[in-house]
Amino acid sequence: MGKVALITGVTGQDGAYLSEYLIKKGYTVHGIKRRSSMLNTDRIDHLYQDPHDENRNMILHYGDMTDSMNLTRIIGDVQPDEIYNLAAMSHVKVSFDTPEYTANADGIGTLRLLEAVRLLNLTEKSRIYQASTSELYGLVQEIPQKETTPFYPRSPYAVAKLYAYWITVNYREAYGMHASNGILFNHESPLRGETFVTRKVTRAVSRIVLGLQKKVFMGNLSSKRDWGHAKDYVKAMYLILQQDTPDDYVISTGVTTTIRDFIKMSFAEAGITVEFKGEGEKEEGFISAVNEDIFSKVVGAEHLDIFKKRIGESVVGIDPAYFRPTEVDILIGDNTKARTKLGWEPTYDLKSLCQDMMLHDIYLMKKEEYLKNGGYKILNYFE
Ligand code: NAP
Ligand code: F7E
Repeated sequence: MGKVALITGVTGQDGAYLSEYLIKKGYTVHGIKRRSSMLNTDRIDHLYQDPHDENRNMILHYGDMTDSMNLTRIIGDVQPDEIYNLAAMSHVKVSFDTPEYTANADGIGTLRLLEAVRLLNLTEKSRIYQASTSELYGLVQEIPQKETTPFYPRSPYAVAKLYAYWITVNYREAYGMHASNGILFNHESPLRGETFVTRKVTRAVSRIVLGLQKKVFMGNLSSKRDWGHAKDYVKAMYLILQQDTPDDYVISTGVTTTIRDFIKMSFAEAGITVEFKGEGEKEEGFISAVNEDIFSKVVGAEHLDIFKKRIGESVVGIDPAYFRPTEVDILIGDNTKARTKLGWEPTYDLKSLCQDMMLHDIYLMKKEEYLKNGGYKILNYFE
């Protein structure tokens, strides 16, 4: 019999990659999804099995991190060997607009899960992974950040996740639970939510090169992030729960890059050079050159002549609405502990991550081709 995993946040970026990864390892995966007025299972549709199928290895349950009784019932029914708590209101900027809800779902939600495991007498059986975050370091006290670096959260999201981090540690120490925190630095992919900065950029660049959009408006271009690929990071989650003893681990690449450079890199994937001029709210990105070979190969020769007429145009502007009341200026993680204890290391660098996202989004935005092919479908993320 394979192991049974329960994943909260199964419909999100990480939930989708982790589900496929665990199913390929022979697990039966139970996922908790929220009820929504439209189907929200796009990312896991390729794994979904009809309730009438025999021997299902992917089973979905309706639930919510704000509903203790529902979580307790599901955990009691499923009796999981491993619980991956990935559910969260995960957008830092939005957490300033919905601070109370964020505290409830991201902070108290984690307590509800831990307490359900304890009350159901599953502390020996169920191992727990808590999706902690580099946002805990906020106003960083040390560069690079490691497991011992003091936290200084800078948003309602990060403060809620600080509670979740410590309540996980507390249940481990108080009740001997196998409960661990993965302190994951930013990780991205073609499945990344459309309003996080990398995906916003790769989608906008894809639309700009195809002539579907003139310009993209951004917030703070100078902040720096340590970006990895979500495919690599879900493997670290799995490894953390396979250890004999529970512990907390930084998962990162150890390389940091500005938003400005990520934008340049994304245009460069399509053969376009963008130069930035001006400062603060007046800063703009202009097209300065096009590499015809790369553009023709990646975007399509049929779009080249129209695009060349745009050399000199501004394609990136600033909208202060995207600035945050308190910003996290720089994140860069020291992943030594994960490398030495878990044997984990990232396989994607930022260039290969950016290429994966750009190729996906250019494909997605090519509407005619998109419709002709009946929509973009990923069959297997790990192949
Ligand atoms: P994501 O794409 O935003 O997915 C979040 C998931 O949580 C979605 O399935 C969402 O459901 C679900 N959810 C939100 N509120 C919920 C609630 N009240 N009850 C039940 N489910 C709820 O996030 P992600 O990028 O996969 O990240 C996974 C986890 O890692 C999150 O906890 C995030 O905070 C944390 N994290 C992410 C990163 C990163 O860079 N990606 C780094 C460190 C930590 P819907 O689909 O219905 O919205
Ligand atoms: O912003 C700047 C913004 O929203 C990154 C979540 O997964 O990772 C994520 O949080 C940076 C910030 O991610 C825009 O000000 C500029 O400095 O992609 P983001 P995040 O806030 O780092 C951590 C690890 C998590 O745990 C979170 O769940 O980019 N930025 N201009 C912008 N950001 C956005 N979203 N949109 C802009 O237009």
